[in-house]
Amino acid sequence: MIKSVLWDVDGTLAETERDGHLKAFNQAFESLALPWRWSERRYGKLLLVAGGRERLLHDMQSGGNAPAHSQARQALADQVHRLKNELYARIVAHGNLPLRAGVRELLDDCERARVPMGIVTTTSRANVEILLKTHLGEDWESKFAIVVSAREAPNKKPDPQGYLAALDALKLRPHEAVAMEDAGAGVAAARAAGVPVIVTRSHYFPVGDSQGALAVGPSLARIDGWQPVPDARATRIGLEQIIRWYRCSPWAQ
Ligand code: XBP
Repeated sequence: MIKSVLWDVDGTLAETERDGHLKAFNQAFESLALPWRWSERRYGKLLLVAGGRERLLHDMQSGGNAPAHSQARQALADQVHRLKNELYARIVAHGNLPLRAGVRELLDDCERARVPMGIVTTTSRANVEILLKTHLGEDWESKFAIVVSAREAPNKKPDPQGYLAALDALKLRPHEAVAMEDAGAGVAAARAAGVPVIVTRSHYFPVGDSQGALAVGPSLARIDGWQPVPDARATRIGLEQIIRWYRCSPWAQ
């Protein structure tokens, strides 16, 4: 039986990369009078680097106009990243970043069925907090049995550290949880921890590593486009459907 649902944040709960972090990075560049602007396409490529600060440093190293010395580059990356997060919080708090369709319903399913939920993300605690407080209210944390962010798991996905920390805190064996992920790095992290994964494709990850996933599809609000095909009675991908997939999988044996 599924004893916990572990949620990734960026791309899975909301399209935070395209509509949040990218916009905030570009606003930060502008307000610090830096000559860089990332297009949607360029950011998509940079997303192969996990972590906003790491992503920025990677781009600074490979592009021009960045300080030549590593220490100066790191200091600038810290400054830009801090400002990016402030601007990101503003975008989210203004209600410009909705939860993805079907997410709210699955959160409610889990609550109703008393299936403990967790957050396992590479982003900061502050970024998780603003997103979930905006959508779920001040007591958002009471809905989650565990929140693992970059603070608790500094080794970013695809490293399984975050998933292992969540399993440890919840005292679960890997196959007793299900991970909700969108990107290859997240799928790889869950897989390396032994946790079955449901992949909801996102804007930046319409294809990619989903090897061994419990199910893969475009959105929790749709039943078309999923593999395996959902039950004929399903109207969305809710907890019932996830349990059905799980029961037919090797993890349930
Ligand atoms: C996604 C990430 C993060 C965000 C930006 O994490 O890789 O780095 O892009 O956030 P996940 P920070 O999919 O695990 O939620 O700037 O805080 O790194």
